[in-house]
Amino acid sequence: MNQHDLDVLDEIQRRVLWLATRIVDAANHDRDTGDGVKVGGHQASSASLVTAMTALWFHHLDAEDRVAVKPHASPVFHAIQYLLGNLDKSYLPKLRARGGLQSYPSRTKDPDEVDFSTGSVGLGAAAPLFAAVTRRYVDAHFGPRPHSRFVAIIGDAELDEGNIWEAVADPATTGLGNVMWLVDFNRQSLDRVVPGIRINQWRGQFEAAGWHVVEVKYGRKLAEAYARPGGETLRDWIDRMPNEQYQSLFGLAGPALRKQFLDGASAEVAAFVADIGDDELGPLVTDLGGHDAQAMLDAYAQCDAVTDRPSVVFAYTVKGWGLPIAGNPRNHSALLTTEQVDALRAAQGLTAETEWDRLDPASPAGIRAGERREALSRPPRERALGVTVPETTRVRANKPVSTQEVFGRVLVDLARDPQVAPYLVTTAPDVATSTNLAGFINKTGVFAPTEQRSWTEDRMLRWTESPAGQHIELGISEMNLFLLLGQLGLSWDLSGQPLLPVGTVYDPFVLRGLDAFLYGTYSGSRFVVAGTPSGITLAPEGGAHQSTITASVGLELPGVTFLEPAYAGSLDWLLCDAFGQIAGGSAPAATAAPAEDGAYYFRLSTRPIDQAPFEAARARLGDAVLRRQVVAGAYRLVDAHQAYPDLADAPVVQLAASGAVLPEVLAAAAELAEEGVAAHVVDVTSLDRLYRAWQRTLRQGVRTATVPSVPGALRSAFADRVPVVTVHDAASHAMAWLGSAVGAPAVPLGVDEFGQSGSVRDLYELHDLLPGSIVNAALAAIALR
Ligand SMILES: Cc1ncc(C[n+]2csc(CCOP(=O)(O)OP(=O)(O)O)c2C)c(N)n1
Ligand SMILES: [Mg+2]
Repeated sequence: MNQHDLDVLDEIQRRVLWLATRIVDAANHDRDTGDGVKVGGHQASSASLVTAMTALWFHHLDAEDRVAVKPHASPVFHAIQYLLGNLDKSYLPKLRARGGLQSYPSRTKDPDEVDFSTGSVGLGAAAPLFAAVTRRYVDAHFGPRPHSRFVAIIGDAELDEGNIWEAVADPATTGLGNVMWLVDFNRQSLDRVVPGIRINQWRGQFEAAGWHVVEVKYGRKLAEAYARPGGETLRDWIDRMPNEQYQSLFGLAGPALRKQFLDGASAEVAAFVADIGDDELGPLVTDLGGHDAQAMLDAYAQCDAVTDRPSVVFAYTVKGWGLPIAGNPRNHSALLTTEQVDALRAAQGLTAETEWDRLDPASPAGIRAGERREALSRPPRERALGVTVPETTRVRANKPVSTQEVFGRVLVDLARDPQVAPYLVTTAPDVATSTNLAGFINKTGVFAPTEQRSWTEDRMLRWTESPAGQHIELGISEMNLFLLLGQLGLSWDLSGQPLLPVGTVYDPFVLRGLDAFLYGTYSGSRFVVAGTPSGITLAPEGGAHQSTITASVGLELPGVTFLEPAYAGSLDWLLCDAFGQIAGGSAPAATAAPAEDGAYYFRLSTRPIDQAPFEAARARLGDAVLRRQVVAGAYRLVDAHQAYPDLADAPVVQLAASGAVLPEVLAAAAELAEEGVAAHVVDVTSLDRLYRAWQRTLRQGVRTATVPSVPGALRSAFADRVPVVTVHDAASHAMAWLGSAVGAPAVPLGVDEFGQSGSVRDLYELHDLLPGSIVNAALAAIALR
């Protein structure tokens, strides 16, 4: 790049630094929230990325590239979008305000176009890597898209997060030449100056995983000094200097800086710098490559040149670069004072009237911004797949069958549907076979970027790996599972191709990937995940494998619909409906639930269950009505009035349950009938949809100060004000609200302690889930009335 262009970039970066700093300043000093809660923001963390990000957006990036921005550098991102003309001026004083700029980049909430949400450190690094995995899959199946580079801009302390190394190590992420991580190597974290310099360890870890590593350590001033005779002693001293000592230089000037710099140095170093003036020494020895635009652009070009593996750039930067808080160990949340901001504004040649202005469109910098805006503009992407997903695969079982088994069968069946099949893609963290994906994999194969020779012939599992495969196998990392699912579910946006992603995981280990699960759904991703097997029903496996709190997790996670069907027919309908909703707009009209956004979490079991009761309900209600109720969240599996006409005047109770425990509940209803109690049995297929329907009517009542109505889904499955017993192979709390919803006393049964090994009977006995306990609970509920 010629000097003129570098000067233009420099002018732009100085404006970016100003705006990013002032955006945080305005959030803290121009607004009075009146609540005493600090607003916050990160001027120092933003400043260290100003050069690298200016170089990216104002020179390096193309429209098709996708970038994750370090959470606390969001002000830099928004400043850049503003200068490009992609963000209205009115947002600049609205960082961290309602309806304004989010504290950390958000795909779903920010007004400008954010490619990847970030915030929970580490996840923003991995997301573009999995987006590139997704792109490789999309290109192989649907033809090459326009080339994209997937960039993650991350803080150096993010490399402490384990999920980063799980992502880097997984074979599924190898060989991706279109990935670049840019590490803001400011050698400071939140609390401290990071002791020692861990670059050699990290370099080794990246290289061992097959990555290309670039270090941008020194700026041009230092490089020139090193090239002078004796310069190598200076270099050697700066390379060896403890990080804490180096960082302390930023707070010093003049003779004090020289003294600190030379503390521990050899006489040769002192001699070398002896004829460098006090005013020049500081800027020289702190001249790091991450603030040299040309050095950064060269590094980006080096990464482009390596096309067979991902790249990582360690850009040596200064936390707080260009600000009075530069390099200060306590600068993470430090804010400039009003006087310091005034001085910065004046140094920019700006006034209170012009401080929020864009670059003068007639100036070289303004012209550059205009050109870059054009170069980076993208056509809109289509979210809907536009195929019709069938309402049912007509899966039938005339012997007892588990939901996990049916899940596998439904997928195999959908893999035969010419409309739906091409878009299905499954993934699992080394549990594909034990979660019944084998049938699907046998039909579709395992994905590999290139054709792989198969060395064994296993008739049970044809694990042929090829670019046509539709299962992406991961190592045992639930974080990677949810990160990949999250990106597969955003493929319509980030790779121009909607998909129908499905993941499986042992239900207890949903918790292991929970932050990545949240990350995906917060980003607006849509996918199906099956947690299977679940609960104490996987009895002999014992407490370490028995999930109890996952139902609550599924129920409470925003952007996730939690489903726990018990029978083949209901699971079939719910899965087809979920795919229909993800495909977008093609959900059959009979669907009772309103159009839903987000992911679908099915909690499944390996317990084979007699299907006759469901078929009886089907005969009683008819397919259309039953399906509508199943999809809405609950239906009456046994209607006591019809099943026990003799008990017309008997006390009535309703037993509500989800999933694997239904056989015990049905047995309890039969026992209750013998004792003269009429028990309805309600199969709750989606606790989440019921709860949401209930909440909707309650909130409506609260907001309009009117009496809430009872939602349709509750009304058709439950009888008003009749005592309730809830039965769940999960924490009893998850269903306990149902009593309130129907306006009657409730006794919730569930698993509130860690499990242990045993038979299903043993464990149901331990946790009061056997019919006898359910009967007693029903009598208690009636007595509480
Ligand atoms: C998972 C998670 N844990 C903790 C935090 C709180 N936190 C925010 S930034 C930060 C330090 C980051 O240091 P670094 O990545 O080096 O960024 P820098 O500000 O130095 O650029 C921490 C601990 C977080 N955002 N996410
Ligand atoms: Mg840092």
